[in-house]
Amino acid sequence: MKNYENLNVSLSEGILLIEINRPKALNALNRKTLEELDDVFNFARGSDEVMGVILTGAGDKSFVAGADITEIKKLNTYEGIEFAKFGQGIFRKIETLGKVVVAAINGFALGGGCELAMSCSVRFASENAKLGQPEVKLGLIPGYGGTQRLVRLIGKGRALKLLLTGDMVDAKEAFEVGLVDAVFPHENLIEESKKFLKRVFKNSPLACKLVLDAVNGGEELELDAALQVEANLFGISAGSQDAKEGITAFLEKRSPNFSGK
Ligand code: CO8
Repeated sequence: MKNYENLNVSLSEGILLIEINRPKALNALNRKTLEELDDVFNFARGSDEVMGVILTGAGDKSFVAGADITEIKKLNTYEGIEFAKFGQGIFRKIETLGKVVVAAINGFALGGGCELAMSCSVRFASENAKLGQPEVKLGLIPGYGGTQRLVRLIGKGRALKLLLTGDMVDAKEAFEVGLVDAVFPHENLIEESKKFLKRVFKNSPLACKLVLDAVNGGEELELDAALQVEANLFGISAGSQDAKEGITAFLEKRSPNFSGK
């Protein structure tokens, strides 16, 4: 596995564990860290050994405390647009990886950190997690998709409440509004994330990829077009070796042995 300056990365049992590690800035995303995330997610996409990803923050206090404020301070208008698009491109790659990405939110997920978590397939939080979009307190607005994904995830009114106040919510409240999908004791967060992925891995890898493609590909379309996307992807699943195996195994009352084809 490659060595990174601001990421700890390990691969075991098909799970790529990525820890963002910039303790002096509560794991805030500077350009270097974003470049490294881009690189490691390119690896995750291309590697057959990687079946799923857990993205978390190093240490006990922070997932990611935002984009690096010291770098934002130096941006002019055009650089701001470029830097926002740069991060948005990487986050979109994470969202459309075609493999399940769990955001294991182990502390602060603020600004760009909350936006990063929202780009993942699911969000699991530890009891000490705090999430929010505090950009307005800095005279900024979110630039890595926060004004768009938060609305889609929790609805316009609740999103605007968070975006306009800059308030943080704790794990319980984040769960209640649908910003996180489960809450675990801090010490169990990574284990529970692994357990979830292992449950996913028991299913057909092809079918799971097609579910991700159908959800991500259909989300922004009007219903008839989205249903056509689903029908096409259903057809691919129906014609697959995994479907033949899964259905045969069901009828023979045995466990399936999926090949991912
Ligand atoms: N960037 C850079 N450094 C940071 C950041 C950050 N986002 N967050 C914390 N740090 C640094 C602090 O400056 C401090 O450094 P030092 O020890 O050198 O003073 C160190 O981390 C520890 O932080 P604190 O002492 O503040 O720790 P506390 O426990 O007292 O507070 C908080 C923790 C509440 C998380 C607090 O640090 C905080 O409010 N941080 C800022 C959170 C924030 O506003 N995030 C949003 C940033 S803007 C953004 O993400 C926009 C995204 C889109 C950008 C698009 C284009 C660029």
